[in-house]
Amino acid sequence: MARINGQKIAKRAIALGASRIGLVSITALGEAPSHRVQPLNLKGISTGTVVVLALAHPARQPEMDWWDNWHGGTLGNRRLINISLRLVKWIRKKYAVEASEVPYHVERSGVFLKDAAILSGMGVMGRNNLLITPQFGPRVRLRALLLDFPVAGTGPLEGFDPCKGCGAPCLSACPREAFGSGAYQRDHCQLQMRADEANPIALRSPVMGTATKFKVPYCRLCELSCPVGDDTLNWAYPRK
Ligand code: B12
Ligand code: SF4
Ligand code: SF4
Repeated sequence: MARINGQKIAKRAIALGASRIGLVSITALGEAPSHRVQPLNLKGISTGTVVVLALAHPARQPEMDWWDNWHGGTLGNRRLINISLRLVKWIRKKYAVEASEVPYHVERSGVFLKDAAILSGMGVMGRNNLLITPQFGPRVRLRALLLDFPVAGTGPLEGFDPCKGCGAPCLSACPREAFGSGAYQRDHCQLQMRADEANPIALRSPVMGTATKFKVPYCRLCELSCPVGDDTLNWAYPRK
């Protein structure tokens, strides 16, 4: 049986449609800032590797991030789920290594995905409280899978410090002043999320008599205003 390694997993994941991948050991992830506050709970698994998948969510394709009430929540998440299920199947079959999907929600045995991505070398934490990747800035969505097998980690990323010297348009773009105190304030951001839910996009069905579809475009201003990456908006993003 061939031996599994990070390059082989990356090659397959990219072929399946992922934009980036990174690997971090479960032990290292357990020491991440967020998991020090809320300990890792991977249903008894305490050794092995977490594979982090990122899918670019370009500013020119906002519909990838619109939430609906179907499986996965968004078009982008459905693509990520599909990639991760196919990758799990391939790893099990090709390498006879036990692999499984990590649930999205931390309280359902999930992981803090930004911490996992940063420790796997995918990028760094930005002043907007989001993972910033060199290629796509913060405009990625994440998902993880678990290997019950040790594979060498791919991080952290050295020499990438995008916030240094940046005028921080991400902070002033926030309609709720969630960064007013300097650090991200979740309760301010959540007020905006509730306002977005009250103001969904109605997509009229092309077929007469079938139901109108509603999608929620949650705020992304701190993400879309960041100039890092090869998919920035080429126009001034409207403020407030
Ligand atoms: C709950 C949740 C929310 C909540 C609460 C957010 C919060 N941060 O508290 C709400 C609904 C408000 C929200 C809002 C948003 N979210 Co959200 N959210 C999540 C979820 C499910 C869990 C995150 C969480 O609870 N974190 C706990 C809190 C305490 O963490 P924190 O505020 O980030 O602070 C920690 C880190 O900063 C870390 N840290 C700080 N410095 C450093 C340095 C290093 C080296 C490391 C390793 C860690 C680290 O330590 C802090 C303390 O624990 C994740 C998915 C997941 N499973 O991880 C997505 C996730 C974080 N969200 C995401 C996004 C995109 C958004 C929004 C843009 C909305 C949108 N349109 O999707 C906004 C952005 C707000 C912002 N600027 O942070 C993406 C982030 C992608 C990226 N590039 O980073 C994720 C990963 C989901 C995804 N589909 O990929 N979110
Ligand atoms: S806009 Fe500037 S300060 Fe904000 S996250 Fe992006 S690089 Fe960092
Ligand atoms: S998602 Fe919107 S409301 Fe939340 S912190 Fe970012 S800009 Fe502010």
